[in-house]
Amino acid sequence: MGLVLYDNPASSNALKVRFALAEAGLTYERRDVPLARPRPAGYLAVNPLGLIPALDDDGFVLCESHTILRYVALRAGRDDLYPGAMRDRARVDEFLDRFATTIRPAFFRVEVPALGYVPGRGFGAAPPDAEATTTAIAELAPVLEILEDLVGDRAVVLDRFTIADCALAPVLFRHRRTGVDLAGYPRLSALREAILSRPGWTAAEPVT
Ligand SMILES: N[C@@H](CCC(=O)N[C@@H](CS)C(=O)NCC(=O)O)C(=O)O
Repeated sequence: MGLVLYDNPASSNALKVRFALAEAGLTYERRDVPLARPRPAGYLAVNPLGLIPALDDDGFVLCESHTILRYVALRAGRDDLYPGAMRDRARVDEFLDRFATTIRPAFFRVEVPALGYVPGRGFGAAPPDAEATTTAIAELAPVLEILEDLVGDRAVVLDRFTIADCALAPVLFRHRRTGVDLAGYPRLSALREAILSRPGWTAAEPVT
C-alpha cells in the first residue's frame, strides 16, 4: 500500500506534511477528508480525534502533524531534515513545540475572522470580519516580534532547512491573504522567500 496521507487542501497541518514528504522525496497517495464535522466514520477509525492530517505507512497509522514530520524525515533517512545530533535535534524540537503551543494559535486567531473560519464547518463558512481581524493582527504583533528574533533569514533554526521550516511555511504563505504585514520583519520576510521558493514547496501544492 505504501504511504497514504489523509489530507485536505485547506489544512495547514496537512500542507506542512506534504512539504516534508516532497522535501524527503517520498511518494504518497492523497486521500481527501472533509473539514466539516461530523467526520466520516471511516476517518474516525483512522484518527479518533478526527483531526487532519494522518499518515498511513503500510498499516502503521500516525497522527499529529509534528510527529508525522519527524517520522517522514526518519523514514527517508534524512538526518539533515531532522538531525541525529542531540543539540541540533533539540533545537528543532524546541521550535516545533513553540510553534504548536504559541505561534500557530496566535496566527490562527487572525485566520478565524480573516478567512471566515467556523469550527466544525471550516474556512469560508462565515463572512470575513474586518474589525475582529484588525484586533487579532494587533495582538499577533508581539508574537511576530519574538519570532523575528528566534528565526534565521535562511532557515528557521540551525543553518539549514529542516522540518521546523516545513512547520512554519504554511502560516508565512497565508499572511498576505489574512492581511498580516511582514514588511516590518526583515528576517521573516527573507525567510519566507527562502522557504517558499523551494521546489518542494511547489510540489506540496499549496492552495491559497
Ligand atoms: N495537533 C494537530 C492539529 C490538527 C488540526 O487542528 N487539524 C485541523 C486542520 S488544519 C482540523 O482537522 N480542523 C478541523 C476540526 O478541528 O474540526 C496536528 O498538528 O496534526
